[in-house]
Amino acid sequence: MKYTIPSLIAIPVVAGVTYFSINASSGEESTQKSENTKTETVDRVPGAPPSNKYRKIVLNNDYNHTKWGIGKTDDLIFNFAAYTTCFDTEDDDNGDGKPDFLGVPEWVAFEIKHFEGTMPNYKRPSPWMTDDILYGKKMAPNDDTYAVSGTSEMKIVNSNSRFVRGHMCPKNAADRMGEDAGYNTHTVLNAVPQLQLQNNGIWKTLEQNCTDWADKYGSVWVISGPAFFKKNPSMWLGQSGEVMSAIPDAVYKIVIRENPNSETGIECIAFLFPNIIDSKEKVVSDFLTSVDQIEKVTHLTFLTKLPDAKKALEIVKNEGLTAEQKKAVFNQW
Ligand SMILES: [Ca+2]
Ligand SMILES: [Ca+2]
Ligand SMILES: [Ca+2]
Repeated sequence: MKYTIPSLIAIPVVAGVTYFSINASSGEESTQKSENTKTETVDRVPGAPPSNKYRKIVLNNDYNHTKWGIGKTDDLIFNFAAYTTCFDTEDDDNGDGKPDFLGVPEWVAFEIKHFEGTMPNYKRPSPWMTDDILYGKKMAPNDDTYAVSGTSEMKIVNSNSRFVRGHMCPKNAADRMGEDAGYNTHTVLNAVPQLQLQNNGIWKTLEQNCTDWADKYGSVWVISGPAFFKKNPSMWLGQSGEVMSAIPDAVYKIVIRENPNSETGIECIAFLFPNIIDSKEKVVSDFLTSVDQIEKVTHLTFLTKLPDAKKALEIVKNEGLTAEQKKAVFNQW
């Protein structure tokens, strides 16, 4: 592993994935702009980001966010109560022999469980948090990068077409684990630049579908992240002097549930939304695809904990369907 951070201790856990244990520090609170932002010193857990702005991270062993496996990565894993995120590092993603930083997570994985009762309306923290060490190394943005919400060329875009912080693990799913778990979704470690019309449109609809499916089936596992169709990102978010975030060409979600009656023991449904779709696009099932297609555009591998034969069967499901067939698959969930 070529990547080292002072004050972090690398602990290999599984092949290809490195977890970081962070030395606990109890620094003074920084001055906050917003009264909504409550800061407190947190006890660090392995893989937690260094910043005293996060609420306390308490991992719950009843959740296994990466249960179905995600393939080898050289990027950085961070564990939060409600999700696990894998943030891009200096690994050479475009293959030019030089380190590159995308400023976004490669994937975010989270289990959502059934929830009974009425969800309290927890406040949304502002500004969003970052990882202070990665930010200092210009590897992760902070909230400033997203503040203007235009690209470096477009500067300010005040319409629905602006790019915003797109939650990969949504706050409303994390809120099911408590206020602190939801609070801690507001970090750039859990965000990619996403068009506002999509973030507040079809993406939000799918997020709601996911919590509904968790209620229906007891648990669902979701993997969400950016896809880049070319070796180098087409556009970047951020202004001069800021750490840039690559604007994905598309964002994906893979949803998995257990099904003892299925040949593979699970059911998967996968979606890929181009990051340019029009606000009139409202039918989530139109963007249904296969896990295999998402593997091809992300260069990641999923369902790695399944035996090879079952994985092979599962990832090609739902390929080449018509819009009507996609709708039928979606409606079966
Ligand atoms: Ca990477
Ligand atoms: Ca990289
Ligand atoms: Ca490179």
